[in-house]
Amino acid sequence: MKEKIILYNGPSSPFGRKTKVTSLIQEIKLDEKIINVYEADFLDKHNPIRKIPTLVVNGFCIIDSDNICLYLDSISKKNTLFPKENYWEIMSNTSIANGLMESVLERRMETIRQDNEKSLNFIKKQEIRITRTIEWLENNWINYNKSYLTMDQVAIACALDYTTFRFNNNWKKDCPKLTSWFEDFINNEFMKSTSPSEK
Ligand SMILES: N[C@@H](CCC(=O)N[C@@H](CS)C(=O)NCC(=O)O)C(=O)O
Repeated sequence: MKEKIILYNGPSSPFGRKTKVTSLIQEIKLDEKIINVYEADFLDKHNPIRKIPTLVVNGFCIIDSDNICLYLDSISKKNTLFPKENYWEIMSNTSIANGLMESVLERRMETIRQDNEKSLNFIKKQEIRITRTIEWLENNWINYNKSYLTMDQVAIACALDYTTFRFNNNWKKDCPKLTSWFEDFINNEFMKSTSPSEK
């Protein structure tokens, strides 16, 4: 049976971008619906956590960006983004990128709260984690094989671009290896066509 795949996504979600980029690299056709997750009551029947990305395949729901990427990869005929030889390294680096996305997102959500609800300590904690994570990536940089794409590269690029989008790009001046790799990677069509936007 031909799968009918719907990707519920947002205009700027770095987790959603990972899944969209995976579908482009793996040449999986899907129907992407950009929604406002904060008003998406209809999503609850698929995903009670009400988060994007959420993937619906012939009515069956796949939740969490990593599961969605693994699923899209599993139905593709292209080279896997999760090669067995370095599977755990790829998964751990992807989790580090996810953690970076989460901190940038949490920081952003806190900064737009009303002054009487905002915690400056919380914002500071996220900023320290953001800086520490990017420094770690620089210090533990893997010389990726340019001709073989893996999931962690996609996740790291989405996380760094989201850091620039929602926080700042100060990381570039302190991280020459990361910056040089990123400036090259971001030129891929699958990255250019999925840049985050406000709406
Ligand atoms: N672990 C989840 C995180 C997804 C996530 O945090 N999505 C955010 C948007 S970037 C969201 O839907 N937030 C809605 C909310 O918190 O109410 C994943 O990897 O898919």
